[in-house]
Amino acid sequence: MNTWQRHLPKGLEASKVDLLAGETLPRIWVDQWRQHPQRDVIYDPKQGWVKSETLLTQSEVVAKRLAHAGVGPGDRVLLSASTSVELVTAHVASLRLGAVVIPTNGAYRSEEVAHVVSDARPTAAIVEQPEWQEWIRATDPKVVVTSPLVELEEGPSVSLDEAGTDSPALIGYTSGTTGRPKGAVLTHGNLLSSVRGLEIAWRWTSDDILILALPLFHMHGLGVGLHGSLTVGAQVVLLSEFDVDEVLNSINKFQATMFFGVPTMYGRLLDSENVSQLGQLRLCVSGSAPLSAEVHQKIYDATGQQILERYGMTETAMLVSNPYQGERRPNSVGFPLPGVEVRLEGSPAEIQVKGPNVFKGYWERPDENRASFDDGWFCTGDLGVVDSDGYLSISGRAKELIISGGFNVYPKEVEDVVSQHEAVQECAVVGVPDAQWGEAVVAFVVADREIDSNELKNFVGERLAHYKRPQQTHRVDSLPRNALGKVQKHRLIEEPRT
Ligand code: MLC
Ligand code: AMP
Repeated sequence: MNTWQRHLPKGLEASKVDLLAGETLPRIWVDQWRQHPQRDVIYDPKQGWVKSETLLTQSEVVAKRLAHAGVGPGDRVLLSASTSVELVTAHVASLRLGAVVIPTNGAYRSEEVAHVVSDARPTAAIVEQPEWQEWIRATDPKVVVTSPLVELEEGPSVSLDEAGTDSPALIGYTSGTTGRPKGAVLTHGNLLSSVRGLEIAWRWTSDDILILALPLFHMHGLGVGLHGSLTVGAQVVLLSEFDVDEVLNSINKFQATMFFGVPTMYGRLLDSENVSQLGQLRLCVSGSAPLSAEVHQKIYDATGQQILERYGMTETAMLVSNPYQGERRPNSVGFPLPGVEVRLEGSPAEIQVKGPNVFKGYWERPDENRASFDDGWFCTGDLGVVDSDGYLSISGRAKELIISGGFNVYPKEVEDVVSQHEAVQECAVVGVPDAQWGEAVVAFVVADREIDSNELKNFVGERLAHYKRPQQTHRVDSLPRNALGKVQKHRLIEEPRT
C-alpha cells in the first residue's frame, strides 16, 4: 500500500476498491433513482425538493429532445446557466445520451464564447443569456441553441446510458501559455474514479446533505459537489449564488452535513456573526486556491471546525486531500486520494500525477498534449514539497496562472486584450497577494498617456469575464526584461511604486 494513503479506513485501501465500479456516472445515478423513486435528491432554490423519479423522467424527456435536434453520442453540448435543477437535468440528459458536456462560465463575453464554439464545434448549446444565443449563432449558425428548459420538439425513444468508461463525458476549458483556452477532455471513467476516491476519503454517504453554493460550471461545484452527491445517493441543496447568510441559514434549515467552498468564501463567512453555524457540519472542504493558515485557524477558533483542504485541477479532477481522520494541516493539501499517484520531479519540484482520474489530453491539441505529459505522468505546473510525515504542500507554480477568488486567470489572455488598447504599447499582467481574492489581477502598461485603472478595467471587462479585469493599472516607462528579452514579472511585483 502506498504510505501516502494510510489515512483510509481499514478494508478500503485503494488496492481493494474498484474505483470504476458502475462504469459511468449516469448509469449509477439512474440505477439509484430507479431504486428510490420517492427520494428527495436536489433542493432547487425556486422549486424546492426534486425527487429521483422527476430527475429520471425529465432527463429522459430532455435527452429525447436533444436527440431529435441531432445530438448523438460524442457530440458536444455547450451548457451555461446559473444554478438550477433545469441546468442539472440538461447536464444529466446530455451525459445519458453519450454527448460531451462543455460547462461554460456565464461571465464569458462574446469573444470568449466564440472561441469555445469555434474550437469545440458543439452540436447544441443550452444557454441562459439571450445575447449568448446571438454570439453562438454568429460564430456557427449550425449550432442548435436553446434555453435551459430545452424547449425543443420531442422525438421518439432513444438509447440512453450506453456510454462506456472510456467515452468522453466533459470538456473543461482552461487556458495556458498560449492565452487561448484549450479543452481538457475528461472521460466518464475520469470523473467516476475521482468521485469514488472522495467517497472513500471523506466517508461520503447517502446520509449526507451538501450545501452547494459553488457555480456548476467548474470542477469544484460540478465534478465534486454535484457528481459526488448524486453518485453516493446523498442530498444536495443548490443555492443560486454564494450569499453568506443564505449558506449559514441553510445549514440549520436543511440539517446539512457538508459545505464545500473556495478560500474567498471562508474569508467572507468569517465576517458573519453567525459563522459558528459551520460547527454543526461534519465536514467543511476548501479547494481551488490556497487556504491561508490564518483563515484555517480563525474558522477553527470561531466554529470548532477544522477545514479540510484538498487539491485538484480541471484536467485531473481531485488529486490530494487532507485526511478525514487525522491531522488536517494548514498550508498543506495532504495525501494522494485513492488511485492517484503523485511524484515530484525536477528542481524546483513539479507535482506530476497519474491515475484513472487523469485526463488523456486536450481537445485537438497534439503539441500541447506532448508537452503536458512526461512518460505518462501529467505535469500539473504546480510546485510541491512533501514533509517528513508525507503531507504535500503546494509551494508555488511553474505555470503562469493567477487564481482570483477560485477563478483562474491566465495573464497572457489578459495581456492580449490590454495590448489592443489604443494607448498601450506593451503590457504585463501579474497576480499580487490580495486579502479578499487570494490574488488580484494587476496590469503594468507602457502607454502613450496616463491610463486610469477604471478605464482599463472597463476596456477589458467588455472583452473578457469580469474576474479577469485588472483591479489596478500601473503605468511604467518600460518593462524589466532579461538578456533574452523576456519580461521579468517578479521585478514588477517587487519594485516599489508610487
Ligand atoms: C466576483 N468578482 C470577482 C470575483 N468574483 N473579482 C475577482 N475574482 C473573482 N473570483 C467581482 C465582481 O465582478 C464584482 O466586481 C465584485 O467582485 C463583487 O461581486 P460579488 O457579487 O461580491 O461576487 P460574488 O458573486 O459573491 O463572487 C465571489 C465568489 C465567486 C467567491 C462567490 O468568485 C465564486 O463563485 N468563486 C468560486 C470559483 C470556483 O468555483 N472555482 C472552482 C474552479 S475548479 P464589481 O467591479 O462589479 O464590483 C478548480 C479545481 C479545483 O479550481 O481544485 O477545485
Ligand atoms: P483549474 O484549472 O481551475 O482546475 O485550477 C487548478 C489549479 O488550482 C491547480 O493547478 C492549482 O494551481 C490550484 N489549486 C487547486 N486547489 C488548490 C489548493 N488547495 N491549494 C493551492 N492551489 C490549488
